[in-house]
Amino acid sequence: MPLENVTSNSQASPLFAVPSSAADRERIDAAMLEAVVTSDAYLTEIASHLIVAGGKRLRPVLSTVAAQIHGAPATDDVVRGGVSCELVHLGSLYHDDVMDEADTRRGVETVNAKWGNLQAILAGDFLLARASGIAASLGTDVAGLLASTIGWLCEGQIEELRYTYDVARTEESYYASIHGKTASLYGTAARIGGIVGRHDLDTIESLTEFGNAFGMVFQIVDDILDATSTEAQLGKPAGHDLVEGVYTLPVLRTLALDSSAADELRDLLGAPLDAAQQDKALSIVRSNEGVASSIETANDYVERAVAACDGFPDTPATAALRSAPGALLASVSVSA
Ligand code: GRG
Repeated sequence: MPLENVTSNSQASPLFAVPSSAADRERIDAAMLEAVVTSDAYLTEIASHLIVAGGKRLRPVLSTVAAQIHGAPATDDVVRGGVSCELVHLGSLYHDDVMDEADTRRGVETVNAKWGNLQAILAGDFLLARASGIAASLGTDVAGLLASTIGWLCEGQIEELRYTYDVARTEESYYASIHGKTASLYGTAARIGGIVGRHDLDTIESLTEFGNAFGMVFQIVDDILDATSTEAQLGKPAGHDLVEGVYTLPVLRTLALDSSAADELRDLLGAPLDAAQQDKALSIVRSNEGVASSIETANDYVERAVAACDGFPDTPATAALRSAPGALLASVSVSA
């Protein structure tokens, strides 16, 4: 089914909503700001720049909801555990914006644009240091897990870099990359909620599986929207991945079609695109089956995430976990 219009539905309700969501979000924001305070006011300002600018805080939100599946509130240590994940996410954004030479993020100037690349790299390192300190205060399991996760992010990112502008990039490479760069941090956020929330080992494993599957949905949705939305809908330039030579699932699925559209796309890709070539490439991706087939794959991960919740007790937190992956995928609204 060719899709004429696949866009982001910005009206979607917040993900992982539980009765304590507003209060938990305040606790998360306060702990984030506290985590980056240092005796050097200049470094504190740079390190808190994107925290003040906003962001969804999905990773610590997931940790707090994962900890609450038996009905008990999330402790301050659970909040801090989630914050350690968000600081890793933030540090990776600082570094990513340097690599991409990005100018804006969360509606404000990036750290590299405002202060320079050297400051952005050092402040990103500082965020990782603060994340590691918090994780260490929560025990060796959490510290080791966070260290491994930082490594997985780097592995995922280098896998992506290795295949830029490569039209022969495999789906295996795509899955390995998005698992490392995005899904693993969601898996870790959910796992930390389980560990610090003192759940049993089976529950901790299921929460990890949930987080990993949710993270795969998250990145596939992000990649679909990058290919199908307009700049106005995204609030940032559309088609960024194609411009950077990052061939994501909708593009790989279009290239795999046995059709003249696939051949036409292959002829265009493989090198940086001018504006007309970019429009043409995006229009081929948008008008063929690659997008619908990527949505089907995202739906497989939605089902995996929901199935991971099978043994959880019937509480508002479990209901929030079960509904979030589908709600996220539904934010890609399709009109033929
Ligand atoms: C320094 C830890 C570290 C890693 C180095 C740069 C890098 C390797 C990894 C970057 C990986 C990356 C940018 C993944 C994309 C993740 C993603 C989809 C970010 C958007 O997340 P949202 O939507 O953003 O949660 P907000 O602004 O809401 O937090």
